[in-house]
Amino acid sequence: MVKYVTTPIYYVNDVPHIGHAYTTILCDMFKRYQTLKGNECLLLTGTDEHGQKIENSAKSRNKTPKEYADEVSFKFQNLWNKFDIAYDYFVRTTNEAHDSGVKKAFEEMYKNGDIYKGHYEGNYCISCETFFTKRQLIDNRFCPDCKKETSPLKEESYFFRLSKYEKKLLDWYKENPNIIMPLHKRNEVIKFIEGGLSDLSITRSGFKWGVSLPPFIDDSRHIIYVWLDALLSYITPLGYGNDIPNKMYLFNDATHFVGKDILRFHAIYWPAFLMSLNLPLPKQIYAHGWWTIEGVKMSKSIGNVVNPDDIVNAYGLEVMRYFLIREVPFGQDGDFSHKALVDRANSDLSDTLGNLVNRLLGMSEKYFDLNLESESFDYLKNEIEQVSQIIKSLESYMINMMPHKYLEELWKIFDIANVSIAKYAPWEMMKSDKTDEVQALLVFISNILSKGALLLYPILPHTAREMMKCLKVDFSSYNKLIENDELLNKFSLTKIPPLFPKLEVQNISTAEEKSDLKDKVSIDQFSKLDIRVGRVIEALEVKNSNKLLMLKIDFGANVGVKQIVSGIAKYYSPNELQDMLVCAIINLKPTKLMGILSEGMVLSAEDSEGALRLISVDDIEAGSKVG
Ligand code: ME8
Repeated sequence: MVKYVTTPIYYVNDVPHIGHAYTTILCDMFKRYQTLKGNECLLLTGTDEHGQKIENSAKSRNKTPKEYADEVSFKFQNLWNKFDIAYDYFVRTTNEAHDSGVKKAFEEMYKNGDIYKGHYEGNYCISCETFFTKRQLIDNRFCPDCKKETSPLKEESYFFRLSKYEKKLLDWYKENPNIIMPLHKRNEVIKFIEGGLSDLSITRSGFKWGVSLPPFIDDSRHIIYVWLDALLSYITPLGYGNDIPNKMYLFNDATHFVGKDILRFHAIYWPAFLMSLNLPLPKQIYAHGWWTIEGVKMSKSIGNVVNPDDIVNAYGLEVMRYFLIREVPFGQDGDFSHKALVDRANSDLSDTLGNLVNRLLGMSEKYFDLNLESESFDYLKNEIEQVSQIIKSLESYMINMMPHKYLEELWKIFDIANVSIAKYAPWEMMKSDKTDEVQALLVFISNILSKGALLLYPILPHTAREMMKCLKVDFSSYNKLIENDELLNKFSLTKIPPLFPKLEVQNISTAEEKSDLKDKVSIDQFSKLDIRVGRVIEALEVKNSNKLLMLKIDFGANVGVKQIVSGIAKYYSPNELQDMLVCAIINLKPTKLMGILSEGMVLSAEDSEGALRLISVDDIEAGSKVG
């Protein structure tokens, strides 16, 4: 059966960052692994372009939502092209065909009795485009997912009868225990369903940027909720509800990769929508963990977003792919650091793999003019057996989505090759005329590298191809070398440039740092500073410091609460600051003062004696921009 794998479709209110690259590379790895095994697999990615968040982002840039969406969607597509992601579909939710598919799905659900009109009362988080009941909020106000402030909302809405699917979903998970991986994530989903599912509001009426309801309902006040719209993007490019040639059969074997942040949408809402539409359900949902940057959550307002293109330009595409997949076990959170990336590349890629290829080429050229032939493997029996055992174990790591373990084990075959060179010292054997044994060792190592190249293809496709060129093997050898565990007895090697020269940590500056701040500042540069009014909701003394106070400042619905450490303790008591409206720069790089995270800088003026007075404003709502 043809397989189908999807990335989430990314919101266009953010430029692509390392988190998006991670999910996309995992899907690319999945597809290439299937291809290697001879299975056809198609990959879908794309952009999620509707919703209030996008409408607001476009407005703040004086663009129409479509202009803005075009711009960012192209950035995603260009990046995936540059990264050689083997995608087959790039869906945009602003495409006409998608629009018609969403309307069709709404109509079907309606006709199946799963949609009714009611009133929604609750709180809405614009950032997550999600409704919450009071009981789900933190302190009755803040979003339980992103912690930003939500707004109360009471409006007429169409509802999807999610509650009707509670039992069906539980039965489905019982009958198919391995759909969600890692397994502990499955338990969280089941618990959530067992806690009771309320019907889901699936339309909005406060703004216009979305898919309108199907004409037969004749209600232009509402648009379709962005998550229903977005999830359907997995099937509209397959011809659901539009005139694209029908490939819905692909959905019989669908795998979704998602970050843990959006598992609930994929593991509860999406299968319920599909049940309502009488369509097949996903075969697999893989939920991965979260990348932080040097220990801090990645965020535009903190200014620590890692641009994957910068990483690729500094260290290379294959190094980034290897690091992302090898460094962190799938499903766990991980920390992205340049040092960790460079250390990993230098030890695994340069010292172990690159060096092995170099040594093979060096000795083969010196002793045998790059032409090797031998079948006298007897003295290497143990090593050959070890390699076979390792290779047999690899498939289960891919099936159970443990690609870091797959790589860890695969590297053991390269270690066996390096250890054999040290153990048998071919240069000594040559001195005592043991040419056959040396040739056998080099043929064995060529076999290890040939098998290794094929098995590396899903993760390092370019390196694999380069190695295959050097060894003159191709994908047609997969059955012989991997499935049948055979050895080739003849190699005619081609020299290739050294793989993975050693790397050093690069000092990559952010876009802000790249501009020369020593010169005069342009308006553009100034406008990069995000200065906002915020209300102090908490002020505390910092232990062992007579200068610092730690402030919690609420910057309104779009930004939320930030923690800022400020050197004003000599001039203000914590009590005085309570509820004060202050101005602060909120997109400085986060830093730590006396070990406490500070996410910005409160603005103050200094008098001639050096005393500080905070810059405050009267009567304006928290979150207002200064500038
Ligand atoms: O949620 N670490 O889009 P999105 C790891 N449009 N992965 C990360 C990450 C991080 N720090 N940050 C983002 C949406 N991701 C919806 C999806 S699907 C029908 C609609 C990855 O642009 C991860 O895969 O916010 C996460 O699930 C996805 O980007 C969220 O992308």
